Amino acid sequence: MKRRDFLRATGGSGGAVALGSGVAAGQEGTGTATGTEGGGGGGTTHTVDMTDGLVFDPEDITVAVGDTVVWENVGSVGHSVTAYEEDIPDGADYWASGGFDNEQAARDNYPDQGDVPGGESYEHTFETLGTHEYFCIPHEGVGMVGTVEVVEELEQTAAGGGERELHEIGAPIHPHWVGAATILMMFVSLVFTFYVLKYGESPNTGNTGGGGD
Ligand SMILES: [Cu+2]
Repeated sequence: MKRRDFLRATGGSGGAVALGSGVAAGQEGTGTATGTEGGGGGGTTHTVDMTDGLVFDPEDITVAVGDTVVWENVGSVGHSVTAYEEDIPDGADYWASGGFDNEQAARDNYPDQGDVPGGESYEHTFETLGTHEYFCIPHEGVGMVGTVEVVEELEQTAAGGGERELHEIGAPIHPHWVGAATILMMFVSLVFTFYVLKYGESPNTGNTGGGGD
């Protein structure tokens, strides 16, 4: 509610477009929608679904430092969210559903510990820059793996030009162009109005007055 009011107050069409893209992105995944407005301050929450199709959706997600990812089991089959110990950035704390501090312990204790049944979720807040690779213990063999890429700021990544990031942040780029076009149109209108007011009242000037020489 407050956010919409703010957008409306911020300015006519630009605000409306930003709101529209937020809604559209929200259908694909919380990550993109929140990334649009969240800025680089961290603390944003992103959602990854775990489905009965035995996938993480989205499989790859980019977040800012300090952001939280929530894995929601939206199906009925149990999954785990288990980091590859060798494939997380140096200095990052090991993370896995069940709270294990190493990958082997997570594997050894599943499913007694670390299982995320249907309707439940696991979340982790990412404080270390870099790519974190993870998997689901029972479905690793059928390719249920994913990555969380932690960057300093989501918008910097878009400008930096990684192909994957450009796809993910495709929607927020649009409002920039729409905003630029809006400003250009306003400027053109002002110039047009200026000329109409200044020269429009004396038709002789435009039609015959200039033909002197
Ligand atoms: Cu699974």
